[in-house]
Amino acid sequence: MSRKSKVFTGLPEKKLALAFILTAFAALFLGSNLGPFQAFNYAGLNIYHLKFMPFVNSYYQGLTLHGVLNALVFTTFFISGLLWYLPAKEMNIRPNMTFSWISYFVMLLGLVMAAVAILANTSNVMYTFYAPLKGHWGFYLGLALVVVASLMVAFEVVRMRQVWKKENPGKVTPIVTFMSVMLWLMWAIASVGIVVEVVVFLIPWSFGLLDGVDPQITKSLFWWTGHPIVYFWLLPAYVSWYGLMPKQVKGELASDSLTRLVFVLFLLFSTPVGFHHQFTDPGIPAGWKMLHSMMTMFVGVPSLITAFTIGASLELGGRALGGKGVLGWIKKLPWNDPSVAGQLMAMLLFIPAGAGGIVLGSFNLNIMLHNTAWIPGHFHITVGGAVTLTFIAMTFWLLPHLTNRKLFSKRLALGTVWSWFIGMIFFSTGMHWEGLLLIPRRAHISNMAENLQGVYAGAEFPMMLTGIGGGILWLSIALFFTVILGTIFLGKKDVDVPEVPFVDNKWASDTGLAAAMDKIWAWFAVAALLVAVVYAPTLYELFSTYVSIPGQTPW
Ligand code: HAS
Ligand code: CU1
Repeated sequence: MSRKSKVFTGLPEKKLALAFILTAFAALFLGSNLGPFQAFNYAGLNIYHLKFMPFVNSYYQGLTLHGVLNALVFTTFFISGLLWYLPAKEMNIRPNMTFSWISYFVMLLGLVMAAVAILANTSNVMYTFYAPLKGHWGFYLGLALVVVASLMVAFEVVRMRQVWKKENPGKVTPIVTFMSVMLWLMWAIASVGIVVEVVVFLIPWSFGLLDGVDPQITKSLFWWTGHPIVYFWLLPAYVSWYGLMPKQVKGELASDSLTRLVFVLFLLFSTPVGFHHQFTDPGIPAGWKMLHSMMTMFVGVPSLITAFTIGASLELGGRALGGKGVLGWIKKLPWNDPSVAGQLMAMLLFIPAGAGGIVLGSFNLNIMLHNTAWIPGHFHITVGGAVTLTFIAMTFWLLPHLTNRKLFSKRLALGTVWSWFIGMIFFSTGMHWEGLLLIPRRAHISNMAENLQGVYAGAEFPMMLTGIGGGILWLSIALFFTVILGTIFLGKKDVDVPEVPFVDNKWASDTGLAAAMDKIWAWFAVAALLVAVVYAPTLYELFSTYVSIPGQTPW
């Protein structure tokens, strides 16, 4: 093999990955401390007027900050750091550091702009920011910059893979890099919707260049991105479950080709399903909604495959560690390792989480649950549970790896993952249940006449679960940040520094299915075509009946 590209050096790459990840945690810190306020609201306790956070003026400002910082900013920074660092390290290629640092600073600028706009009480438009609610241009431009920066990271990872392919003719992309590249290509297709929404409509509108915009068009473009963004969050967790976890539990990857197939399926099916967020909307023909409902069931398939393949990988590990019997291997898994325990619990959370998603994707059942508390119940065990708990758990090896410092306290780390797990179970059971009782989402219910007059009578028990969950999660966040700060400031230097636990992929092959799936541009083209087919007719229809509506700023 002739090597022309510069090789991965270590320290400079670690520094940038750390910058992305620590910025992610800063956003998470502020965002998650606002969470219990939402939970207590759904427990019927109105504590907003107590002004715990002087910069939060209203329920909706708190909710927007919470959603934007946790769901959009924390995830994007963490994923950009992680899925830039891992492929570079796996391929042993030096990223273009100047370009990569620029992408970090563009993302940071975007974060600051959006955060200032929300903190200044100008943009309480929720993390699902479509018209007619109208925010400040700084909010939209800021989030646009975050997306642009993430696409710069995508570009760099794909570029590194091209370099690797040139230097390794006839070889198939290494597994962790393959998964990462598929995620970035999926994100490139997925982000088109939000880019058009923000650049063509929301920014000119908020600058005053347009008098109004069509809410249904901005909403449809938002959900073009808004659904696949959930796989943009989920797939990095899958990268860890497939590509790193097996090594951590002394197991092995159960199947190379199924792993690749899962990521190809996500590239194909993540995006053409957005109307399942709009089943109750006018202006979208029922036939197209039905098609998106069917496609939603397709996009459940790679996760069902994942449950099987990851289960098998873990079982191989548990048996290698001496586990016997049908379930005895589960006990033998290294539950005392906080990084492993947290990810196992994340997987357990994802089982009911996924089932709740399938319910929502069903055309007829959705009508009952849309816009109820079920929805935040669902997305807290998916992105807040499965994904965030995986990221938290990974941090327990990743942070020592990047800082060359020993993890501050294994006990507190274990306490973090258990309390997150238990808190999420309480919280989302309560919220799903409240949803079944038709309590609306995104409502300051603790301050509403219904609550005060006892119309939510009968909902006391789920409301109590929600409140207890919020309290436990608050404790968990405190533990987590104690571990992070303890590691950074007090962790012993240069002892027991973990390496990246890349899986031994003994089924790797350079021919057959693996080679077919490595033709990434062909899959990319099919995915783009699929999105065009399921979106073009409806968007054409909506554009040809364009209705311009002025913005609303009801705060
Ligand atoms: Fe969802 C709404 C449908 C997955 C996030 N979703 C949302 C919203 C968010 C969100 C944020 O069709 C709200 C947006 C808003 O504010 O309005 N969702 C689905 C479906 C799936 C799904 C079908 N969602 C996710 C994931 C998310 C996420 C993942 C974040 C990361 N969702 C919907 C629909 C709506 C929706 C409708 C709109 C509702 C409305 O009306 O507004 C599927 O992808 C789920 C498939 C998952 C599975 C589970 C597989 C299980 C695995 C674990 C294996 C465990 C093992 C255990 C092996 C089939 C892989 C081993 C452990 C041991 C200890 C041994
Ligand atoms: Cu969705």
